[in-house]
Amino acid sequence: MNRFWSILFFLVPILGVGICLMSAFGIYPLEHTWLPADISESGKDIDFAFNLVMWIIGIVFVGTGLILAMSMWSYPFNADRKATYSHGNTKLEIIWSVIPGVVLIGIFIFQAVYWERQKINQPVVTLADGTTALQQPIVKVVARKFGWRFWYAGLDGELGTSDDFVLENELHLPTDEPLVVQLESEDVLHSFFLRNLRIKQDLIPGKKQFAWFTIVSEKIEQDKVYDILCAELCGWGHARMNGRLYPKTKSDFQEFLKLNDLKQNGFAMNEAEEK
Ligand SMILES: [Cu+2]
Repeated sequence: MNRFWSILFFLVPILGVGICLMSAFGIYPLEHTWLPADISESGKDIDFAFNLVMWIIGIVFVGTGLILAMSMWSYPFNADRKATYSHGNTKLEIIWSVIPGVVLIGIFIFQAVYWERQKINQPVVTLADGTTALQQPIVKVVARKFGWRFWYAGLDGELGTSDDFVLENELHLPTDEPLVVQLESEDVLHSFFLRNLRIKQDLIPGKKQFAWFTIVSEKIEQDKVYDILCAELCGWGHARMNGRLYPKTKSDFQEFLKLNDLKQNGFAMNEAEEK
């Protein structure tokens, strides 16, 4: 009975690691609990950084669990033994501060290039006169309690013009080209979460923000619709904030734009022409 607690405590890292491995390697019943399918160009870098951090944490988790269990195993309750109190060990404290510090700085340096690509370097386009400019957003995403409103730039590719159109909770985007989306919130904090594109961006009311990514056609399943979620608890209907992402080939996307252009501006004109 004396050593019962050491065994119980050691079960924690064993179970934790076991569950993680079952999930990562897709073992029943945890086969769909690891990262969702990656359909973006930069997804593999983000997943690599994620896995690297998981490994570091996993090793520390198992290590500390082992030390705890071994200490409990080696020193079970003994009524004749008196506890000793330690008032710190400077050398030890320096060691366990410096090692995590070095690891953290290492992770920071390692991922800085991904962060820069994902959050700082918005894609640029070369203009006719040879100068470059920030790529304009293809869609404006407006979050509100409780849904997503997508404003499409339309055929002219420019937001805020008369051919813009709006769809509720439906985001259609072309694949294999860099895309920029503009993000806004109408009311409270929301978070635009495209799991499959490894995009998560908080939306702050009153602030205009941007996210960019490339959907890789080779990575998507045909006719598959992907989830758009809100990752910020924003009120009672938060769980209902589900949008749908429809990746499309370039030509299908053009068709989609034309169809919506017709719906909005064209039918009246066409009817007039036919008469
Ligand atoms: Cu929300």
